[in-house]
Amino acid sequence: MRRFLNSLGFLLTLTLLFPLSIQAAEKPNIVFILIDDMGWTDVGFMGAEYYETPNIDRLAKGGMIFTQAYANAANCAPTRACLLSGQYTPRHGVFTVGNSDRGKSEDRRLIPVKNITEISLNKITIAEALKPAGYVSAAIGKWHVGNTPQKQGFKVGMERVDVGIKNGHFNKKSGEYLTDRLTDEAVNFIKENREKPFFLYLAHHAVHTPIQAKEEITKKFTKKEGVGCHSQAEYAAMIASVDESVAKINHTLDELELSENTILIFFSDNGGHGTYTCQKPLRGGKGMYYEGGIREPMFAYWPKIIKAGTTCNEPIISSDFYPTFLDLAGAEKPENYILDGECIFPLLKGKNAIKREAIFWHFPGYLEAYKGLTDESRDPIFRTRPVSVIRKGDWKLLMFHEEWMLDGGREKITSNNSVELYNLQTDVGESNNLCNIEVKKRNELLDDLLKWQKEIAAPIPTITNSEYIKN
Ligand SMILES: [Ca+2]
Repeated sequence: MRRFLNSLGFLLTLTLLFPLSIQAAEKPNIVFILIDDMGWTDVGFMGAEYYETPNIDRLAKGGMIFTQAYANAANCAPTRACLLSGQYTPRHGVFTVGNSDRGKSEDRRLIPVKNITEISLNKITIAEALKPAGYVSAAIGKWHVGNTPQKQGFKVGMERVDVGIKNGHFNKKSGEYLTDRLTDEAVNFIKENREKPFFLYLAHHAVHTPIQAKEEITKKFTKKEGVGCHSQAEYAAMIASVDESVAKINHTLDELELSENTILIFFSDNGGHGTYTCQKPLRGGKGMYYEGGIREPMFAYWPKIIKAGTTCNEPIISSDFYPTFLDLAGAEKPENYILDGECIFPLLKGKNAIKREAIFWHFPGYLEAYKGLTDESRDPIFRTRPVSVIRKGDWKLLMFHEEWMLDGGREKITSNNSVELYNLQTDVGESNNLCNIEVKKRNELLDDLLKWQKEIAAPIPTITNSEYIKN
Protein backbone atom coordinates (compact mmCIF):
# COMPACT_ATOMS: atom_id res chain seq x y z
CA MET A 1 0.00 0.00 0.00
CA ARG A 2 2.75 2.39 0.95
CA ARG A 3 4.53 1.50 -2.24
CA PHE A 4 1.34 2.22 -4.17
CA LEU A 5 0.95 5.57 -2.42
CA ASN A 6 4.58 6.38 -3.10
CA SER A 7 4.24 5.72 -6.80
CA LEU A 8 0.98 7.63 -6.83
CA GLY A 9 2.80 10.55 -5.27
CA PHE A 10 5.52 10.19 -7.84
CA LEU A 11 2.97 10.21 -10.63
CA LEU A 12 1.28 13.27 -9.18
CA THR A 13 4.60 15.04 -8.96
CA LEU A 14 5.30 14.10 -12.56
CA THR A 15 1.98 15.37 -13.85
CA LEU A 16 2.30 18.54 -11.84
CA LEU A 17 5.81 19.28 -13.01
CA PHE A 18 5.88 18.11 -16.57
CA PRO A 19 2.89 19.74 -18.17
CA LEU A 20 4.46 23.05 -17.24
CA SER A 21 7.83 22.26 -18.72
CA ILE A 22 6.29 20.70 -21.82
CA GLN A 23 4.12 23.77 -22.19
CA ALA A 24 7.15 26.01 -21.84
CA ALA A 25 8.98 24.10 -24.52
CA GLU A 26 6.01 24.38 -26.83
CA LYS A 27 5.38 28.09 -26.45
CA PRO A 28 5.32 29.38 -30.01
CA ASN A 29 7.67 32.04 -31.27
CA ILE A 30 6.02 35.12 -32.70
CA VAL A 31 7.44 36.82 -35.76
CA PHE A 32 5.53 39.94 -36.70
CA ILE A 33 6.66 41.62 -39.91
CA LEU A 34 5.25 45.12 -40.28
CA ILE A 35 5.66 46.88 -43.60
CA ASP A 36 5.41 50.66 -43.74
CA ASP A 37 2.79 52.15 -46.11
CA MET A 38 2.21 48.97 -48.08
CA GLY A 39 -1.17 49.04 -49.82
CA TRP A 40 -3.86 46.36 -49.79
CA THR A 41 -3.08 45.16 -53.32
CA ASP A 42 0.69 45.69 -53.29
CA VAL A 43 1.41 41.94 -53.03
CA GLY A 44 0.78 39.05 -55.39
CA PHE A 45 -1.57 37.20 -53.05
CA MET A 46 -3.86 40.24 -53.03
CA GLY A 47 -3.88 40.49 -56.81
CA ALA A 48 -0.81 42.55 -57.75
CA GLU A 49 0.48 41.66 -61.21
CA TYR A 50 3.20 44.23 -61.78
CA TYR A 51 4.76 43.92 -58.33
CA GLU A 52 6.41 40.56 -57.68
CA THR A 53 6.30 38.86 -54.29
CA PRO A 54 6.78 35.11 -54.94
CA ASN A 55 8.08 34.31 -51.45
CA ILE A 56 5.39 36.26 -49.62
CA ASP A 57 2.78 34.62 -51.85
CA ARG A 58 4.12 31.14 -51.15
CA LEU A 59 3.86 31.66 -47.38
CA ALA A 60 0.46 33.35 -47.68
CA LYS A 61 -0.84 30.35 -49.57
CA GLY A 62 0.74 28.03 -47.01
CA GLY A 63 -1.23 29.78 -44.28
CA MET A 64 -4.29 31.96 -43.80
CA ILE A 65 -4.97 35.12 -45.82
CA PHE A 66 -7.03 37.83 -44.12
CA THR A 67 -9.03 39.87 -46.61
CA GLN A 68 -10.44 42.39 -44.14
CA ALA A 69 -7.55 43.16 -41.82
CA TYR A 70 -7.54 46.76 -40.67
CA ALA A 71 -4.94 49.14 -39.31
CA ASN A 72 -6.09 51.23 -36.35
CA ALA A 73 -5.28 54.39 -38.28
CA ALA A 74 -4.53 55.69 -41.75
CA ASN A 75 -0.97 56.72 -40.93
CA CYS A 76 2.09 55.34 -39.18
CA ALA A 77 2.42 56.28 -35.51
CA PRO A 78 -1.17 55.71 -34.29
CA THR A 79 -1.41 52.23 -35.79
CA ARG A 80 1.89 51.31 -34.11
CA ALA A 81 0.75 52.78 -30.79
CA CYS A 82 -2.48 50.73 -30.93
CA LEU A 83 -0.68 47.57 -31.91
CA LEU A 84 1.93 47.87 -29.16
CA SER A 85 -0.42 49.09 -26.41
CA GLY A 86 -3.44 46.99 -27.39
CA GLN A 87 -5.66 50.05 -27.15
CA TYR A 88 -7.69 52.30 -29.43
CA THR A 89 -6.31 55.79 -30.13
CA PRO A 90 -8.43 57.74 -27.56
CA ARG A 91 -6.83 55.78 -24.70
CA HIS A 92 -3.23 56.73 -25.53
CA GLY A 93 -3.76 59.93 -27.52
CA VAL A 94 -1.44 59.03 -30.40
CA PHE A 95 -3.81 60.03 -33.17
CA THR A 96 -1.41 61.00 -35.93
CA VAL A 97 2.20 61.67 -36.89
CA GLY A 98 3.56 64.92 -35.42
CA ASN A 99 1.01 67.74 -35.32
CA SER A 100 -2.71 67.26 -35.74
CA ASP A 101 -3.13 70.73 -37.28
CA ARG A 102 -1.72 69.98 -40.72
CA GLY A 103 -2.59 72.18 -43.68
CA LYS A 104 -3.45 75.88 -43.53
CA SER A 105 -5.37 77.24 -40.55
CA GLU A 106 -7.87 79.08 -42.78
CA ASP A 107 -8.85 75.74 -44.31
CA ARG A 108 -9.57 74.09 -40.98
CA ARG A 109 -13.04 74.64 -39.59
CA LEU A 110 -12.27 73.11 -36.19
CA ILE A 111 -9.40 73.18 -33.74
CA PRO A 112 -8.02 69.63 -33.80
CA VAL A 113 -7.23 67.67 -30.65
CA LYS A 114 -3.57 68.05 -29.69
CA ASN A 115 -1.62 64.96 -30.61
CA ILE A 116 0.60 62.93 -28.29
CA THR A 117 3.64 61.55 -30.08
CA GLU A 118 4.70 58.78 -27.72
CA ILE A 119 3.26 55.79 -25.90
CA SER A 120 3.28 56.67 -22.23
CA LEU A 121 5.51 54.54 -20.02
CA ASN A 122 2.39 53.87 -17.95
CA LYS A 123 1.06 51.69 -20.75
CA ILE A 124 1.85 48.00 -20.65
CA THR A 125 3.15 47.09 -24.07
CA ILE A 126 2.76 43.67 -25.63
CA ALA A 127 6.46 42.98 -24.99
CA GLU A 128 6.01 43.79 -21.29
CA ALA A 129 2.96 41.55 -21.12
CA LEU A 130 4.76 38.64 -22.80
CA LYS A 131 7.77 38.83 -20.49
CA PRO A 132 6.23 36.96 -17.51
CA ALA A 133 5.48 34.08 -19.90
CA GLY A 134 9.19 33.78 -20.63
CA TYR A 135 9.38 35.71 -23.87
CA VAL A 136 12.33 37.73 -25.04
CA SER A 137 11.31 40.53 -27.43
CA ALA A 138 13.05 42.55 -30.10
CA ALA A 139 11.87 45.66 -31.92
CA ILE A 140 13.96 45.97 -35.05
CA GLY A 141 13.34 48.87 -37.42
CA LYS A 142 10.88 51.75 -37.31
CA TRP A 143 9.58 52.55 -33.83
CA HIS A 144 7.97 56.00 -34.16
CA VAL A 145 6.21 56.12 -30.78
CA GLY A 146 8.58 57.97 -28.44
CA ASN A 147 10.43 56.30 -25.57
CA THR A 148 12.90 53.68 -26.73
CA PRO A 149 11.76 50.08 -27.26
CA GLN A 150 14.04 49.10 -24.36
CA LYS A 151 11.99 51.29 -22.04
CA GLN A 152 8.85 49.57 -23.32
CA GLY A 153 9.78 45.97 -22.55
CA PHE A 154 11.84 45.03 -25.58
CA LYS A 155 15.22 43.52 -24.79
CA VAL A 156 16.51 44.53 -28.19
CA GLY A 157 15.58 47.82 -29.81
CA MET A 158 17.30 48.73 -33.00
CA GLU A 159 16.26 51.67 -35.10
CA ARG A 160 17.50 52.97 -38.41
CA VAL A 161 20.13 55.22 -36.86
CA ASP A 162 21.43 52.32 -34.75
CA VAL A 163 22.33 50.44 -37.92
CA GLY A 164 24.11 53.49 -39.31
CA ILE A 165 21.45 54.71 -41.73
CA LYS A 166 20.35 58.18 -40.76
CA ASN A 167 18.07 59.10 -43.62
CA GLY A 168 16.62 57.32 -46.62
CA HIS A 169 17.14 53.65 -47.34
CA PHE A 170 20.87 53.50 -48.12
CA ASN A 171 23.96 53.85 -46.00
CA LYS A 172 25.77 56.71 -47.70
CA LYS A 173 29.22 55.24 -47.00
CA SER A 174 28.81 51.52 -47.50
CA GLY A 175 25.80 51.54 -49.83
CA GLU A 176 24.09 49.02 -47.57
CA TYR A 177 20.32 48.80 -48.10
CA LEU A 178 18.15 49.33 -45.03
CA THR A 179 15.71 46.47 -45.71
CA ASP A 180 18.65 44.03 -45.97
CA ARG A 181 20.33 45.35 -42.86
CA LEU A 182 17.21 45.12 -40.71
CA THR A 183 16.64 41.60 -42.02
CA ASP A 184 20.18 40.60 -41.03
CA GLU A 185 19.63 42.00 -37.54
CA ALA A 186 16.37 40.07 -37.27
CA VAL A 187 18.06 36.86 -38.43
CA ASN A 188 20.76 37.34 -35.78
CA PHE A 189 18.13 37.84 -33.10
CA ILE A 190 16.35 34.62 -34.11
CA LYS A 191 19.63 32.66 -34.10
CA GLU A 192 20.67 34.04 -30.73
CA ASN A 193 17.32 33.28 -29.13
CA ARG A 194 16.43 30.00 -30.81
CA GLU A 195 16.25 28.22 -27.45
CA LYS A 196 13.73 30.65 -25.89
CA PRO A 197 10.27 31.63 -26.90
CA PHE A 198 10.73 34.96 -28.66
CA PHE A 199 8.68 37.82 -30.07
CA LEU A 200 10.27 39.51 -33.05
CA TYR A 201 8.71 42.80 -34.13
CA LEU A 202 10.41 43.51 -37.43
CA ALA A 203 9.16 46.89 -38.58
CA HIS A 204 10.59 47.68 -41.98
CA HIS A 205 10.97 51.26 -43.19
CA ALA A 206 10.11 50.00 -46.65
CA VAL A 207 7.99 50.86 -48.59
CA HIS A 208 7.70 54.35 -47.09
CA THR A 209 9.04 57.38 -48.95
CA PRO A 210 11.67 58.27 -50.05
CA ILE A 211 11.15 55.71 -52.79
CA GLN A 212 14.67 54.30 -53.11
CA ALA A 213 15.50 50.84 -54.36
CA LYS A 214 18.42 48.74 -55.51
CA GLU A 215 19.40 49.61 -59.03
CA GLU A 216 19.53 46.13 -60.51
CA ILE A 217 16.05 45.28 -59.28
CA THR A 218 14.68 48.62 -60.46
CA LYS A 219 16.12 47.95 -63.93
CA LYS A 220 14.17 44.74 -64.17
CA PHE A 221 10.88 46.53 -63.43
CA THR A 222 11.68 49.43 -65.76
CA LYS A 223 11.52 46.90 -68.59
CA LYS A 224 8.21 45.48 -67.39
CA GLU A 225 4.92 47.01 -68.43
CA GLY A 226 2.88 48.51 -65.60
CA VAL A 227 -0.61 47.33 -64.72
CA GLY A 228 -3.07 50.14 -64.09
CA CYS A 229 -1.87 52.37 -61.26
CA HIS A 230 0.84 49.82 -60.39
CA SER A 231 3.65 50.98 -62.63
CA GLN A 232 6.39 52.66 -60.62
CA ALA A 233 9.61 50.64 -61.06
CA GLU A 234 11.47 51.83 -57.96
CA TYR A 235 8.44 51.22 -55.77
CA ALA A 236 8.12 47.71 -57.24
CA ALA A 237 11.79 47.11 -56.51
CA MET A 238 11.32 48.18 -52.88
CA ILE A 239 8.53 45.63 -52.60
CA ALA A 240 10.78 42.98 -54.17
CA SER A 241 13.38 43.64 -51.46
CA VAL A 242 10.70 43.21 -48.80
CA ASP A 243 9.85 39.88 -50.43
CA GLU A 244 13.49 38.85 -50.16
CA SER A 245 13.48 39.83 -46.51
CA VAL A 246 10.45 37.67 -45.72
CA ALA A 247 12.12 34.77 -47.56
CA LYS A 248 15.28 35.15 -45.47
CA ILE A 249 13.36 35.21 -42.20
CA ASN A 250 11.41 32.12 -43.21
CA HIS A 251 14.58 30.38 -44.41
CA THR A 252 16.26 31.06 -41.05
CA LEU A 253 13.30 29.59 -39.17
CA ASP A 254 13.37 26.52 -41.46
CA GLU A 255 17.10 26.07 -40.99
CA LEU A 256 16.80 26.19 -37.22
CA GLU A 257 13.75 23.90 -37.37
CA LEU A 258 11.63 26.57 -35.71
CA SER A 259 9.03 27.02 -38.47
CA GLU A 260 6.52 24.52 -37.11
CA ASN A 261 6.38 26.30 -33.80
CA THR A 262 6.52 29.88 -35.02
CA ILE A 263 3.64 32.06 -36.06
CA LEU A 264 4.70 34.50 -38.76
CA ILE A 265 2.39 37.41 -39.45
CA PHE A 266 2.72 39.81 -42.34
CA PHE A 267 0.98 43.18 -42.04
CA SER A 268 1.17 46.86 -42.99
CA ASP A 269 0.52 49.95 -40.89
CA ASN A 270 -1.69 51.92 -43.31
CA GLY A 271 -2.64 52.21 -46.96
CA GLY A 272 -0.24 52.84 -49.83
CA HIS A 273 1.02 56.32 -50.73
CA GLY A 274 -1.21 57.86 -53.39
CA THR A 275 1.71 59.18 -55.44
CA TYR A 276 3.22 55.75 -56.04
CA THR A 277 0.52 53.13 -55.85
CA CYS A 278 -3.19 52.57 -55.39
CA GLN A 279 -5.51 50.10 -53.72
CA LYS A 280 -8.16 49.62 -56.36
CA PRO A 281 -10.92 48.46 -56.07
CA LEU A 282 -10.68 50.20 -52.69
CA ARG A 283 -11.11 53.96 -52.47
CA GLY A 284 -8.28 56.19 -51.31
CA GLY A 285 -4.92 55.52 -49.72
CA LYS A 286 -2.64 56.52 -46.89
CA GLY A 287 -4.13 59.24 -44.71
CA MET A 288 -7.77 58.57 -45.60
CA TYR A 289 -10.35 56.66 -43.62
CA TYR A 290 -11.83 55.09 -46.72
CA GLU A 291 -10.86 51.42 -47.08
CA GLY A 292 -7.74 52.17 -49.14
CA GLY A 293 -6.22 54.01 -46.19
CA ILE A 294 -6.84 51.42 -43.51
CA ARG A 295 -7.34 47.96 -45.05
CA GLU A 296 -4.08 46.00 -45.09
CA PRO A 297 -2.55 43.02 -46.82
CA MET A 298 -2.21 40.28 -44.20
CA PHE A 299 -1.42 36.63 -43.82
CA ALA A 300 -0.55 34.36 -40.90
CA TYR A 301 1.69 31.35 -41.43
CA TRP A 302 2.04 28.66 -38.80
CA PRO A 303 2.21 25.13 -40.23
CA LYS A 304 1.43 23.40 -36.92
CA ILE A 305 -1.82 25.28 -36.28
CA ILE A 306 -3.01 27.12 -39.39
CA LYS A 307 -4.42 25.13 -42.26
CA ALA A 308 -2.70 25.91 -45.55
CA GLY A 309 -4.69 27.58 -48.31
CA THR A 310 -7.28 29.14 -46.03
CA THR A 311 -8.88 32.57 -46.18
CA CYS A 312 -10.50 34.55 -43.38
CA ASN A 313 -13.00 37.25 -44.30
CA GLU A 314 -13.73 38.34 -40.73
CA PRO A 315 -12.87 42.00 -40.09
CA ILE A 316 -9.97 42.24 -37.65
CA ILE A 317 -7.85 45.19 -36.52
CA SER A 318 -4.26 45.74 -35.43
CA SER A 319 -5.19 46.12 -31.74
CA ASP A 320 -6.29 42.45 -31.92
CA PHE A 321 -2.70 41.21 -32.10
CA TYR A 322 -1.96 42.01 -28.43
CA PRO A 323 -4.66 39.75 -26.88
CA THR A 324 -3.99 37.14 -29.58
CA PHE A 325 -0.30 36.94 -28.75
CA LEU A 326 -1.07 36.72 -25.03
CA ASP A 327 -3.40 33.82 -25.68
CA LEU A 328 -1.11 31.78 -27.88
CA ALA A 329 1.82 32.45 -25.52
CA GLY A 330 -0.20 31.39 -22.49
CA ALA A 331 0.47 34.80 -20.94
CA GLU A 332 -1.87 36.52 -18.51
CA LYS A 333 -3.70 39.70 -19.42
CA PRO A 334 -2.08 42.50 -17.39
CA GLU A 335 -4.12 43.34 -14.31
CA ASN A 336 -6.26 46.49 -14.41
CA TYR A 337 -5.26 47.13 -18.00
CA ILE A 338 -7.85 47.63 -20.71
CA LEU A 339 -7.40 45.86 -24.02
CA ASP A 340 -9.63 47.02 -26.86
CA GLY A 341 -8.90 44.17 -29.25
CA GLU A 342 -10.24 40.65 -29.59
CA CYS A 343 -8.19 37.49 -29.56
CA ILE A 344 -8.15 36.12 -33.13
CA PHE A 345 -6.54 32.79 -32.16
CA PRO A 346 -9.86 30.96 -32.80
CA LEU A 347 -9.90 32.37 -36.35
CA LEU A 348 -6.38 31.07 -36.93
CA LYS A 349 -7.59 27.63 -35.86
CA GLY A 350 -10.37 27.82 -38.42
CA LYS A 351 -13.22 28.65 -36.06
CA ASN A 352 -15.53 31.55 -36.68
CA ALA A 353 -15.79 32.57 -33.08
CA ILE A 354 -15.31 36.31 -32.79
CA LYS A 355 -18.08 37.83 -30.71
CA ARG A 356 -17.31 41.47 -31.39
CA GLU A 357 -20.05 43.50 -33.03
CA ALA A 358 -18.14 46.50 -34.31
CA ILE A 359 -14.73 48.06 -34.89
CA PHE A 360 -14.04 51.77 -34.34
CA TRP A 361 -11.64 54.51 -35.44
CA HIS A 362 -11.25 58.04 -34.12
CA PHE A 363 -9.18 60.71 -35.86
CA PRO A 364 -9.67 64.23 -34.45
CA GLY A 365 -7.05 65.92 -36.67
CA TYR A 366 -6.20 67.02 -40.19
CA LEU A 367 -4.00 65.49 -42.86
CA GLU A 368 -3.17 67.69 -45.82
CA ALA A 369 -3.57 66.41 -49.39
CA TYR A 370 -0.50 65.34 -51.32
CA LYS A 371 0.67 67.97 -53.77
CA GLY A 372 -1.25 67.69 -57.01
CA LEU A 373 -3.06 64.58 -55.88
CA THR A 374 -6.66 64.81 -54.82
CA ASP A 375 -7.91 61.62 -56.38
CA GLU A 376 -10.54 59.83 -54.30
CA SER A 377 -10.28 61.98 -51.18
CA ARG A 378 -13.38 63.77 -49.95
CA ASP A 379 -12.07 67.25 -50.71
CA PRO A 380 -9.05 68.63 -52.57
CA ILE A 381 -7.39 70.22 -49.53
CA PHE A 382 -7.19 67.38 -47.04
CA ARG A 383 -6.76 63.62 -47.24
CA THR A 384 -8.86 63.61 -44.11
CA ARG A 385 -10.50 66.06 -41.79
CA PRO A 386 -11.60 65.05 -38.27
CA VAL A 387 -13.59 61.84 -38.58
CA SER A 388 -14.91 58.93 -36.52
CA VAL A 389 -15.70 55.60 -38.09
CA ILE A 390 -17.56 52.41 -37.27
CA ARG A 391 -17.48 49.10 -39.12
CA LYS A 392 -20.32 46.74 -38.19
CA GLY A 393 -21.21 43.67 -40.22
CA ASP A 394 -21.11 44.63 -43.88
CA TRP A 395 -21.69 48.28 -43.02
CA LYS A 396 -19.37 51.21 -42.49
CA LEU A 397 -20.30 54.68 -41.32
CA LEU A 398 -18.04 57.73 -41.32
CA MET A 399 -18.97 60.74 -39.21
CA PHE A 400 -17.25 63.99 -40.16
CA HIS A 401 -16.91 66.29 -37.18
CA GLU A 402 -16.86 69.63 -39.06
CA GLU A 403 -20.29 69.19 -40.63
CA TRP A 404 -21.61 67.39 -37.58
CA MET A 405 -20.62 70.17 -35.17
CA LEU A 406 -21.02 73.23 -37.36
CA ASP A 407 -23.76 72.40 -39.82
CA GLY A 408 -26.62 71.18 -37.70
CA GLY A 409 -25.59 67.67 -36.58
CA ARG A 410 -28.23 65.00 -36.52
CA GLU A 411 -31.07 67.42 -37.06
CA LYS A 412 -29.81 68.23 -40.54
CA ILE A 413 -28.25 64.89 -41.26
CA THR A 414 -30.05 64.43 -44.58
CA SER A 415 -28.54 67.57 -46.06
CA ASN A 416 -25.40 68.58 -44.13
CA ASN A 417 -23.07 65.87 -45.50
CA SER A 418 -21.92 64.97 -42.00
CA VAL A 419 -22.37 61.23 -42.38
CA GLU A 420 -21.52 58.67 -45.05
CA LEU A 421 -22.82 55.12 -44.98
CA TYR A 422 -21.59 52.30 -47.18
CA ASN A 423 -22.38 48.65 -47.64
CA LEU A 424 -18.94 47.15 -48.12
CA GLN A 425 -20.36 43.83 -49.26
CA THR A 426 -21.88 45.39 -52.38
CA ASP A 427 -19.78 48.57 -52.59
CA VAL A 428 -16.23 47.96 -51.43
CA GLY A 429 -15.15 51.09 -53.32
CA GLU A 430 -17.37 53.31 -51.12
CA SER A 431 -18.90 55.15 -54.05
CA ASN A 432 -22.57 54.92 -53.12
CA ASN A 433 -23.40 56.84 -49.94
CA LEU A 434 -26.56 55.28 -48.46
CA CYS A 435 -26.94 57.77 -45.60
CA ASN A 436 -30.38 58.91 -46.72
CA ILE A 437 -31.51 55.56 -48.13
CA GLU A 438 -30.70 53.01 -45.42
CA VAL A 439 -31.93 55.26 -42.64
CA LYS A 440 -32.47 52.52 -40.07
CA LYS A 441 -28.98 51.13 -40.57
CA ARG A 442 -27.54 54.63 -40.49
CA ASN A 443 -29.20 55.39 -37.17
CA GLU A 444 -28.10 52.08 -35.68
CA LEU A 445 -24.43 52.60 -36.60
CA LEU A 446 -24.50 56.27 -35.65
CA ASP A 447 -25.94 55.46 -32.21
CA ASP A 448 -23.28 52.80 -31.68
CA LEU A 449 -20.53 55.19 -32.74
CA LEU A 450 -21.72 58.03 -30.50
CA LYS A 451 -22.05 55.62 -27.60
CA TRP A 452 -18.53 54.35 -28.14
CA GLN A 453 -17.14 57.89 -28.35
CA LYS A 454 -18.73 58.63 -25.01
CA GLU A 455 -17.65 55.39 -23.33
CA ILE A 456 -14.02 55.72 -24.38
CA ALA A 457 -14.07 59.49 -23.73
CA ALA A 458 -12.85 60.27 -27.23
CA PRO A 459 -11.62 63.88 -27.35
CA ILE A 460 -13.52 65.91 -29.91
CA PRO A 461 -12.11 68.87 -31.86
CA THR A 462 -13.33 72.25 -30.69
CA ILE A 463 -15.10 75.06 -32.45
CA THR A 464 -13.05 78.13 -33.38
CA ASN A 465 -14.41 81.49 -32.28
CA SER A 466 -14.89 82.78 -35.81
CA GLU A 467 -16.90 79.74 -36.82
CA TYR A 468 -18.93 80.06 -33.67
CA ILE A 469 -19.82 83.65 -34.47
CA LYS A 470 -20.55 82.83 -38.11
CA ASN A 471 -23.04 80.19 -37.13
CA1 LIG B 1 3.05 54.07 -42.48
